[in-house]
Formats: sequence, structure tokens, C-alpha cells
Amino acid sequence: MNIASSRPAIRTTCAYCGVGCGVLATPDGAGGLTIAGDPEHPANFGRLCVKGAALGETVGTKGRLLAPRIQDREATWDQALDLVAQRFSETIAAHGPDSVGFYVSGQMLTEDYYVANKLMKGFIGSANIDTNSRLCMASSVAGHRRAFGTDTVPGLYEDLELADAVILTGSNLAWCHPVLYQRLAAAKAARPEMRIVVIDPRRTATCDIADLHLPLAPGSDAVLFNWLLSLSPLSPFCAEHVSGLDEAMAAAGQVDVRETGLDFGLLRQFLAIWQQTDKVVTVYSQGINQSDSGSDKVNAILNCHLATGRIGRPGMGPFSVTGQPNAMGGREVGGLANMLACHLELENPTHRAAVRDFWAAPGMAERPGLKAVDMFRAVEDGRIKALWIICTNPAVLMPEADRVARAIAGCDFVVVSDMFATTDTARLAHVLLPATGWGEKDGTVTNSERRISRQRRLLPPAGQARDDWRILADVAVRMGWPDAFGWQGPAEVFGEYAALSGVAGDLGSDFDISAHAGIDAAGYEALQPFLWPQSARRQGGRFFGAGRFHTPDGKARMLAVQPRLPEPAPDALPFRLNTGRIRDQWHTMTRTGLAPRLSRHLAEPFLEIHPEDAVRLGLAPATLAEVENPAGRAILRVLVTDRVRPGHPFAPMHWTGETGPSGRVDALVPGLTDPVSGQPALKSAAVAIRPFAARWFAYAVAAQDFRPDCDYWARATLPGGMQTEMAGAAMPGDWVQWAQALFGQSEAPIVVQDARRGTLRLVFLRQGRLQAALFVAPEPVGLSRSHVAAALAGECAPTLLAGQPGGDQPDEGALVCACFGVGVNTILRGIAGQGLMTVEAIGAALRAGSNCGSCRPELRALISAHACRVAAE
Ligand SMILES: Nc1nc2c(c(=O)[nH]1)N[C@H]1C(S)=C(S)[C@@H](COP(=O)(O)OP(=O)(O)OC[C@H]3O[C@@H](n4cnc5c(=O)[nH]c(N)nc54)[C@H](O)[C@@H]3O)O[C@H]1N2
Ligand SMILES: Nc1nc2c(c(=O)[nH]1)N[C@H]1C(S)=C(S)[C@@H](COP(=O)(O)OP(=O)(O)OC[C@H]3O[C@@H](n4cnc5c(=O)[nH]c(N)nc54)[C@H](O)[C@@H]3O)O[C@H]1N2
Ligand code: SF4
Ligand SMILES: [Mo]
Repeated sequence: MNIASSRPAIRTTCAYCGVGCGVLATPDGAGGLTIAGDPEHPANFGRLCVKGAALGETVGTKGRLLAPRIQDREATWDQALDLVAQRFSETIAAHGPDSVGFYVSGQMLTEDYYVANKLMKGFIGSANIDTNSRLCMASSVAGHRRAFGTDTVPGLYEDLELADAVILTGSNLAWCHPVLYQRLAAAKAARPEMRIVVIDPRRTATCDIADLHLPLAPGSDAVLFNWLLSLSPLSPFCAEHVSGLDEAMAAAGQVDVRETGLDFGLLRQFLAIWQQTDKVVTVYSQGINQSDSGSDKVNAILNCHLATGRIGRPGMGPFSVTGQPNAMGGREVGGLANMLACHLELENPTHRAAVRDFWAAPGMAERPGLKAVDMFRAVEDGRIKALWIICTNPAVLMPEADRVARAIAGCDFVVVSDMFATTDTARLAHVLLPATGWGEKDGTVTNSERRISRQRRLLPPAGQARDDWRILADVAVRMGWPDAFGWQGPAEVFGEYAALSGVAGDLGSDFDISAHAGIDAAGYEALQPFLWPQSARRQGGRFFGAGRFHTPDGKARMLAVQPRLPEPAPDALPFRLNTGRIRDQWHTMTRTGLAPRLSRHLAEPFLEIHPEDAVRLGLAPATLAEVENPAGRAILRVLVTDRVRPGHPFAPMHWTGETGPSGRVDALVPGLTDPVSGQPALKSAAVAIRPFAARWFAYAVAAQDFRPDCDYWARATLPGGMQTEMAGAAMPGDWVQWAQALFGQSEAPIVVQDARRGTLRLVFLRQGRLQAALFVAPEPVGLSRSHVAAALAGECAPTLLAGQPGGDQPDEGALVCACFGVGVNTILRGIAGQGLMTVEAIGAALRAGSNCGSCRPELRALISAHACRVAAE
């Protein structure tokens, strides 16, 4: 037996999405990890998606912030912590508690979150702590609280499997919650009579398993669900346990369903499914939440489930899926500016007093703090003078991102805690604090079905990095509160939190995990995944099935929803830009960007645009589009596809100043928010689009990091180096000099020029090994990326300058299966040449799709595209 395999696997939880998959991680003793799905974890039963499977490739010290920095100079922890405590204390003394703010994240562990919240709301005495969950879950929280009296997700993952119909609206589950999608797909395969409906203006990969896709007009969900409500079968549950039916029905009866733009055939099919199926789960996510009427959309959905009594029983219920690994934990712990811990309410004096007494808090916040968008406005106009940003990258992913970046840059004192040194936000900090990341810290997270699981430490911290909870506590101690922040480890923090939840439980809160109050280190170490609540009163399970809600009269409330459609696009900005995620990247890619295989699926920022729009605008495939509005500008690669509706293009959100400065789409998103939840409308920026007049396009690879200076560029990690796509409106005077400067090379390159075609190829070699290569053309560069990229990792083949593989090396094309590195061309050859006409046949012959399954929708699409072509011939 070798040493690696003799090490025991450690049970932990994935770093990424809200599915919260259990992971078995085996440290190799040299800083590496072997990753497998935990067969015993109830979220995933052993499955992982490609991001989870690649976790081992994202740990280590590359790019990490290894020591504290003050004004770009390395500092000791004592210097940095003293300075942070001093500046916050001075600012509070001079300008009051509301002159400081914390902007935190649903990727913090519960223990980190608890400490941040306690410090701000109980000791500093302000509620100016808000979280990126404001951009993510706030409308769901508001909708839940209005309908149920508390922010509680009623159901469990198994309800998706037990349902006879699953409606997914504003959710691209296949890419964003892949393991939950796989569970649903498996249930559908076992029971093909189960109906799946996808409601999304885009035809996403999720539609692959759908019986029905409703490509509704963007923003018209409340019209659709009101219409559904007006034709819903009413249940005795509703008569007994729900108030507000008449008002909600009256409002629902007024809608004109034609505003959804859906044809009546589709609507009739949808209605039939809804009317004839009792066991229905409605899953919703950012296509609902991220809207200036997101809360009302949530309530329009909840209304339908309350009217029909389809809630809190097996196989039925509304199901808001959370995005970040601890988005749910953050809601429980009171991370939002208008909440206290354990679902207690900041505006409720009894709740406030209970928390104040429990904490022995000297300065309990009395009123809600600023919500994310307003918080950065307060930073901009100087009301907030000291800001601490933890575990989030607002200079990229807040709406009006350029304005937010300017506000941060203009703030008197900015502290950023991050794992990485060079994020767009970290670059704006006065003090940079190195945080431990996934695999280096201990704590808990709560997933979308309210299951609390441990994340466990697997590796030593990178450099001097420290855990977020500890950094926060160390600052609190220095601000004068040693007793309240004197924990020895995260187990003590969790134990205190669980004890507070008992107090909340006594006040009637549903969030009560007091069974774990005062847990000791051994108990914390051994903690198994569990569903809350866990108290003497109640253990786990679904909520609301018995019809008891957290309202004064115990009834759920239906709301009269008046749908608000997006304002018509102004003539000058005729397109509505939809934004969201891609399969293999996580947000600003600080971690997923490190794994070469995750960059091969989609390696640059793009604009999916309908063929009619593309023709009208003169946008050719693979060229560049300039997208603009008064807030900002972006340049994106054109991807012509009828998956999107005319007038409603889509762009991914992942690129940053570090990875593709012209691809920061939030520069285009205005700071328009939902009046109830404060959640911004991130899916509908009004923009103008035109071709970007590029005079040259280029593709480059290099063994060393390089950062181009041109109008458009986007880079991605390769095995043994990196690649960049580039383009410019102005021609460099001398390409050789330009390339030498770009790659930091002093030697002369080998140059091959084709004057007739206007192409240029430059290669820098050292001792037979490829250092860098640049391929320039007047149109989008057509060459085998995978072939050139492979030359970096291995011997430089003589065919490199041709940019195409030799006869013995077929070109893989764009990567489809990231687990086994199978490209689109290999798959197409398998389909056309070997007759592999099912996903299973492709898996058996080529291995593609046979591991994590994330690419199975794409495999199916390739098969059906081939079948269509054959049928048309
Ligand atoms: N691969 C990957 N997975 C992730 C993440 C990631 O970065 N990468 N991030 C995680 C996080 S934090 C979150 S919040 C979740 C988000 O998960 P999702 O919400 O599923 O993802 P999005 O791509 O933001 O948007 C979902 C869909 O909403 C659609 N949409 C836009 N406008 C409308 C509309 O008016 N009505 C309807 N019905 N649909 C509309 C979009 O076309 C899009 O397909 O994903 C999580 N999982
Ligand atoms: N246009 C548009 N914009 C969006 C969205 C959209 O759909 N469209 N979605 C919104 C949503 S739902 C979300 S959730 C946000 C996400 O937006 P962000 O949270 O801002 O994005 P991330 O890239 O995940 O930023 C997390 C940062 O924390 C760092 N980090 C990771 N682990 C740790 C840790 O343990 N401690 C510390 N201190 N740092 C750590 C990472 O390196 C990274 O820099 O984006 C929002 N913005
Ligand atoms: S679905 Fe993928 S990203 Fe989400 S928790 Fe599971 S393995 Fe991680
Ligand atoms: Mo999110």
C-alpha cells in the first residue's frame, strides 16, 4: 500500500454551490488532495459535479495573499489588526457607529458570519453589515417572511424526486445546482411520467430534461403565476390555514396572460400539468429573485402553492434554491442588515432585547442598516468612512460595478479580507488581510434544504493566512471587548450560536439548534450533517405541512400581487441584457480559474445573441460586440444562438479586471433594486450593442504569466502556463517588439508571416521548449487551441507554427467533458462515425459524461443536432 492511499479520507463539504455536497478529501501529504463524493452525505450520495471534482486542483499557494499588507507593504498581523481596530474605533468615536460598515458574504462559514454580526450589531452598535446574499437571496427571504412570517424553506431535496411535476423558473439547475439536477434527472429517468417544466426566456441546458419549456418574456413571471393562481384548484388547506385569498385572487384575475408572450398551446399544457398534479415542486432562483419586483414574483409563486395546499408535504412545495455554500447559513445567523441571528427580527424590541441580553451587548443596533446597493452609495458620499469587505468581490459583481469600485477607491479606510492578493477589490484596500480558504478552515455551512454540514480543515493555512472568525474576533478584542470575543476555536463559536438559537426558540423562532448548545471540540469534530431544527421541541423534517405558520394568527398570508413588467427599453438602449453563470466557473473565478480543465469549457466572456439581432447589427459569429449604456461598457465575443430570445441577449458574469477587463458585465447593470428586499435587478440591463471594430485578433499562449494591453483580452489557465484571446482597434507598429514586451522576452522569435492573408505567427523557444506563441489575424483566429496549448505542456511539435495538429493528432476542439478532457470534435466523430447515438453509448466509448455528468445536456444536444442534420439531408 502506498503512503497516499493509507491516509484516511476526511469528510467535508464542497466549497461552491448551495447543494452542499459531501466530499471525501484525502490529503496526499504534499499539499495535494484527492477528491471524491461522499456516498453517505444526504445531499449528493456520492455524486459531485465537475467543479466539486476539481477542488483538489484549486488548493495551494498560487496567487494567494500570504501575509497581511498595509498600503501595499507587508506587515505583521499585530500591526494590521492594531491598525484596523484603531481606525474603526476612531471613526466610530468621531462620527458614530453608522459611519462604518461590513460587507460580507454567503461564502463565509457560519462561525465567521456569527462573529461579524455580533461585532457590528451588538458591540459597534450599527446594523451596517450586509452581505452579497442581498444580490442573491433577499427577495426570497422577503417573500418567505411575508407569506410564512419567517424565512423558512419548507421542503427537502427528496421532494424533487418524489414530485409528479417539477417546475423550474428562473433556474438553470443543470449548470448552477448540478448534483440536484442529476438527482432530478435520475428521478425522471426512473419515472418518465414525471413532468418537468422549465420557465426561462433562455433555452438552457436545464431544458434538456424538460417536457415543456416556456420561453416567457423576461420579467413576466408574476403575470404567469397570477394567471395560474386564477385557474388553480383551491384546497381545504387554504380555507383553513391561509389568509388573503380573496385579495390575491382579485389581483390575479386582472392579469393579461398575453403579456408573457407565450403561445396558448404552451400555456394550456402548463395549466393542465398544474391543475391535474397534486405533487408539484416549484424551484426558483435568480431569474425570479434578481428583479426590481423580485419579492412580488416570489409571493406570486408562494400564492399558487398556498392556494392549492401544496406545501410542506412529500413531493410538494415551493423551493428557493440557495446559491452560495452558506447563503442559507448567513440568513440563519442574521447576516442581512435587517435581521438578527436565529431568524429574530431587528425591528422587534423583544427580539432585540433577548439578543442584547444573551450577548451582554453594550451597544445593540436599534434599526436596520444599509442594504448592499445603499451601503456602497453611502461609501460613495462619505457617510461610511471605514469599510471592511470580507469574502466577496464587489468591484466586479455589484451592479454599477465601476461606480462601486470608484466608491471603494475613494473611501477613507478600506480593509479587505480575501484568500487572493490581486482581486479587483483587494487592489483597492488600504489593509489586506490574508484569509484561510476552503480546505484550510473548520466550520459549518447550511445548504438549500436546511442541512448543516461541517467543512473540515484538510491542509495547513497558506502562508500566514488566518480564519475569518478569528481575524474578526482579534479586532473586536482590540476594540475593547475581550470577554465577548475570546473564543478558542470555531467549536466554541458554534456552541454559543446554538445556545442563542435556544433563546430564539423560546421566543417562537423556527431556527432552533439548541441540541448543540455548548458543543465541545470532540462533538464538533464528529458533527454529522443534520437538518434544522434540532432542539428538545423538534428535529428536522419539513415545515408547514400541518398548516401552522409563524404569523400572529398562525395562518399563511397570500399577497395581492400586482405584476410589474420591466419598463419598455428606451430607443437608444433597445436590448435587455440577461446575465448569469456558466457550467464550470464560480463567480470571479479566483479558485475555479486555477484549474485548467475548468477553463476549457468556455474560456472567454461572450454574448449569446439571437440570429435575427446578429444579422440586423452586422455581428458575425466569433467577432466582438461592444455593449454599452450610460453606466459602462463591455466588449464580448459574439455567440449567435437561438437559445436566447430576440432583444434579450445573455452574458456570463465571471470575468474581471484580472481575467478579462472588458468582460465585466456588472459595469453595465444599473443599481435598480426591489423596494421590499433591496435586491438588485441583475438580469435586465438596458444596453446598446454594435460590432466592435477590431483590426486584429490574436491568440497567445505562454509559460509565464502575461498581461496584455489592448482593447479586448481574456485569459485562462492552461497546464504549464496560460492562454489569452486578444483583439484591438489599432495595429501595433512592430509586432515583434509588441510580442517581446508582452511576454517579457528579449530574444528574437521565429516569425512566419502570410502577407496575402494578413496573418502572423510568432514563436519564442528556449532549448526546444515553447516559451510563448502569438497568432495574429485580421479576423477571429481560426486554429486548434488545444493543439497549441498542448505544446506548452510537452514537446514543441514541428506543426506548431501551422496552428493545426498533424495527421496523427486529431484536434479535440472545445472541451465538453472536463472530467476526461473530451472535446467536441471527438464527440462529433463518435456520433457521426461510430454511431454513438445515446449519452450512455458516448460514455461507454469515449468516457465523456460518465463521471460527474455535468456535460450530459451538451452531449444530448450534440446527438440531437446530428439527428436533425441527418433527417434534413
Ligand atoms: N457553475 C456555477 N454554479 C453556481 C454559481 C456559479 O458561479 N457557477 N453560483 C451559485 C450562486 S451564488 C447562485 S445565486 C446560483 C444561481 O443559479 P441560477 O439562478 O440557476 O443561475 P443564473 O444563471 O444566475 O440564472 C438563472 C436563469 O434565470 C434566467 N432568467 C433571466 N431572466 C428571467 C426572467 O425574467 N424569468 C425567468 N423565469 N428566468 C429568467 C436566466 O436566463 C438564467 O438561465 O448558482 C450557484 N451555482
Ligand atoms: N450581473 C450579475 N451580477 C451578479 C449576479 C448575477 O447573476 N448577474 N449574481 C450575484 C450573486 S447571486 C452573487 S452570490 C454574487 C457573488 O459575488 P461575489 O461573492 O462578490 O463573488 P466571488 O468571486 O465568489 O467573491 C468571493 C471572494 O472571496 C474570496 N474567498 C473565498 N473563500 C474565502 C474565505 O474563506 N475567506 C475570505 N475572506 N475570502 C474568501 C474569493 O477569493 C473571492 O475573491 O454576485 C452577484 N452579482
Ligand atoms: S453541485 Fe457541484 S458545486 Fe454544488 S456543492 Fe455539489 S459538487 Fe459542489
Ligand atoms: Mo448567489
